Amino acid sequence: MATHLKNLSDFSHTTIPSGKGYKIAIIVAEWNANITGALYQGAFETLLKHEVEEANILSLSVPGTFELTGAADILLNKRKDIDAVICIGCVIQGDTKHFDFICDAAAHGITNVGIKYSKPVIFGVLTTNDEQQAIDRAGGKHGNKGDEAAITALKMVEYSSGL
Ligand code: DLZ
Repeated sequence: MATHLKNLSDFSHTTIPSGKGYKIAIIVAEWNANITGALYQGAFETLLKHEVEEANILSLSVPGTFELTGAADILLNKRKDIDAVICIGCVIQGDTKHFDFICDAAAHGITNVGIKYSKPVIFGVLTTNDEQQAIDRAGGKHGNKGDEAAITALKMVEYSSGL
């Protein structure tokens, strides 16, 4: 039966579903490990806080952000039991065009993997002008975007299972 959203308060950011029974993978890029490690920690702890069992969290690593797409694709192809994948990376602007290529490939790639498997594949990738901007978003003054990626995964699994 169709349900209707009554007003804007229905979109409340405080409603975070329980992750009990959800199986969630976190794939972390090793590049800028001081940042991605903090994002991973935030995502992992947020999943636990919202009742995802530790045994149901699969943690994996890949060399760089560029590899996140392929890794998510391989994982979802082999593991049909995974409900969502959180991709974590950090790309910091340098002197060459590498930044643009990696960010573009990751954004499009991660989107496409989610569509291919009809599963939430979350873009937990920082794309910053410098290291300070990344630090600020990995547990610094702008919070931890790993926490936000985990909450997004929980909301999207609930969205999917509620249809
Ligand atoms: C090569 C490269 C560069 C220059 N910068 C980053 C970065 O800031 N963040 C990141 O996650 N990865 C970087 N990489 C590595 C690429 O993601 C990838 O691992 C290599 O191009 C090999 O495919």
